[in-house]
Amino acid sequence: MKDFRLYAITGEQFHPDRDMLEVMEEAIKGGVDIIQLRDKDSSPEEVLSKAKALRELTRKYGVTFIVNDYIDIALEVDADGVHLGQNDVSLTEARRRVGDKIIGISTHAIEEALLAEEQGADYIGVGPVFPTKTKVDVVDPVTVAYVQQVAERVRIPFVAIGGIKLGNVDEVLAAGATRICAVSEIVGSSDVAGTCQAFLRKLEGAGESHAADR
Ligand code: 3NM
Repeated sequence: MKDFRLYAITGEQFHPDRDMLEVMEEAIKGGVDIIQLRDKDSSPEEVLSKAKALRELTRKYGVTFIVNDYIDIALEVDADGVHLGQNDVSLTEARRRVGDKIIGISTHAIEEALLAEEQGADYIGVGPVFPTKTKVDVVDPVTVAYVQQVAERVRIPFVAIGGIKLGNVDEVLAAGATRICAVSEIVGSSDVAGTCQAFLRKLEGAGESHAADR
């Protein structure tokens, strides 16, 4: 898959007065490389219609588009891939259905990360690093210790997620993350593009200091 640094996920509850497409377009203008449609509240028909609109938007800007949970919708709108949790269909079954599209898997422990890598995931999510209210059924925070473990032992791309804010991202980068995902901090911001640009400056700064260490 095309490499990425900043990954944004939809979270319409964080911008009740703003249109989702407008918010995501601002995130793209701010420099995000991937957009994921994550919607646990709408009907499949509504998710499909949002997926179609986001596919059109991301294609216009050349940004990677991932659909959470719904493999059939990802295929129907020709998304670049799907993101699945630990309790969704098996990776083998997902691979059979999506072919060479991207498959991302949420992981919360090193055993899950290594298994996802072995089974052919294209990338993994690593979290929740910090407490988050965005994902309701999630495990306790895994802390930056898990980020460090994954940085040391996993070779496929991984993206740190969960409670990541501009104010705490430095810790996550110091633990070895080179890709970051945030929901509420990005889509709930009054300056979505500015927040993305600020994350990217942090990511670039960390990349330079890693290079200087070598
Ligand atoms: N997945 P926020 S945490 C969608 O740990 C999601 O797998 C997580 O939202 C995981 O940036 C999370 O607002 C929510 O905390 C992240």
